[in-house]
Amino acid sequence: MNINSVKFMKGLVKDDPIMDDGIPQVAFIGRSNVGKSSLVNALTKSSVSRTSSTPGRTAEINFFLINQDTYFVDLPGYGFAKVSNAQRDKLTNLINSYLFNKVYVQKRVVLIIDINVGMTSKDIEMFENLKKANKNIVLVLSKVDKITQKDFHHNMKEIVKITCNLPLFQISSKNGTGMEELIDELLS
Ligand SMILES: Nc1nc2c(ncn2[C@@H]2O[C@H](COP(=O)(O)OP(=O)(O)OP(=O)(O)O)[C@@H](O)[C@H]2O)c(=O)[nH]1
Ligand SMILES: [Mg+2]
Repeated sequence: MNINSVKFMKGLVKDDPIMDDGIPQVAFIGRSNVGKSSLVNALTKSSVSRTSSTPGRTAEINFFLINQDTYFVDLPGYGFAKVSNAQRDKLTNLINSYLFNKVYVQKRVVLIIDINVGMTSKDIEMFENLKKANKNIVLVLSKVDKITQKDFHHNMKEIVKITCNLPLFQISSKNGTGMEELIDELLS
């Protein structure tokens, strides 16, 4: 499957109504700095989403229209310690109001884990909450380009213990690893 077009539609902040127009939504969630916005750019071969080496870059829920028939939804990250409590609460509320309000149904929720870090307690909490809410979870391991074989195997073992038999998509937005497989999964 190919992505032929991508268009930024809207950035939602607190209290903005969520886009809910019947077009299927694929949401990207994960720890701050895990590479959500970079993945949206890599999948779409574009630079529509702003990325940064400073965690906490995305502070909105950004909607991108893909191929005129699917939204990619780039969410703010969770778990970043160095923001104020007020800012953290604001982002947490924004994420939760989109992901866990029963009114909104996502076609897929892509939970991104940095393979270099493994699953943090916040990642495990998000994974459990998504399962409880019956979300269609796609697990992605990011930044595979910068891990040693030894750390890779060690971290994989720990992740598999938690995620059991769910498929794991290994990707690098930097060198393009895993993009075709993931596009096929997300757009099918
Ligand atoms: N080596 C490597 N670095 C990556 C990869 N993906 C993202 N990065 C880097 O990780 C940093 C964070 O990337 P973002 O895409 O902004 O992360 P994010 O998850 O959107 O972060 P927030 O919006 O703050 O939640 C940037 O410095 C990226 O260049 C990857 O596949 N490999
Ligand atoms: Mg981002």
